[in-house]
Amino acid sequence: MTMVIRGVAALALTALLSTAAQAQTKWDMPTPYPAGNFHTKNIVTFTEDIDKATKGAVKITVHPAGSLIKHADIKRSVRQGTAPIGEMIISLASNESPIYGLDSVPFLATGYDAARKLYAAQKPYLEKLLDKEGLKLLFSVPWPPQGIYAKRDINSVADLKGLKFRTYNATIGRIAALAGAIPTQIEVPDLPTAFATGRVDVMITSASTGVDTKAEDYLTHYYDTQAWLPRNMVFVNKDAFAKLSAEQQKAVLDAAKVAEERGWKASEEEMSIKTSALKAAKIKVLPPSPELKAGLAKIGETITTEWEASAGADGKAILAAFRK
Ligand code: PCA
Repeated sequence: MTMVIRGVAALALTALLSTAAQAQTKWDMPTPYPAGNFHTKNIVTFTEDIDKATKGAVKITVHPAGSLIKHADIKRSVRQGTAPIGEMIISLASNESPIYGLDSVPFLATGYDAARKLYAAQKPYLEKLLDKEGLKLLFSVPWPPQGIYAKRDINSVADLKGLKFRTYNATIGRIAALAGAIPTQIEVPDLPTAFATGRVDVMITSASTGVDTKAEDYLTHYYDTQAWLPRNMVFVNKDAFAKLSAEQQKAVLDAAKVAEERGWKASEEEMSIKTSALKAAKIKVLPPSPELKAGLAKIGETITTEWEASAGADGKAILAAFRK
């Protein structure tokens, strides 16, 4: 009798375990940028890779352009588990910790090699910070370098004075303030309306976002200042991740590693493709004048000093590792 009961119990357990193994995990993934943007496309490929590697057991649905959750709420939602996984631009959280703002310090790292080095120096601190929030970093990819869009000549920082300056993080707010401009935080999906209705006059962003938002409809000049390469990150709720089987976790991490490499490569290609696209759309693509360059460099120095002061010992260690 005992043998029979044991046998039945064992069978029931086996059935239960195999159901658990076959159970499908379905994740909704909020992202802030348009479906056609290279970051979003890279993320969609990342989810397809996971789907394949887990034989359909982990399905992630990407909801681009802030359609499921607005950019400003994505981190909180993933922390709370409302969404298990998400994407954001890291520097959107720079008001929470200077570590989140490092890649948007102007003129600290202006090319892809320097940006890679900066990421390597920042990564352990970024991971630690996210871990404290119950989050796990999966991968991080830069935008192409940031340049200034305007509807008239901007030959010096003084020419920015009094203009309504679109920002996407607190550091750009600081740049605007130092230039005597008026900062206004606006997300990419809202940019065309903001320009059309005169809420903003100028912005600093990539060639990529200029093309995505049809900058030619309301702007005429692009100054290729190569001021910094802000990075997005894809991150997951640690509890949600822990619920995956060991093989599924490995599939996610492997796909993340591949996505990071693919994304960095795509970003670099994007820089030249989209700069050409701006020219084709009749935007004047110009190098910054020496005066504008010098003025922006000075703002960059001020912000670097302020960043160092606010980031304390960790900040010093990161910058030392970066400058080594
Ligand atoms: N595009 C995004 C972030 C940086 C970029 O190049 C934006 O303008 O908000």
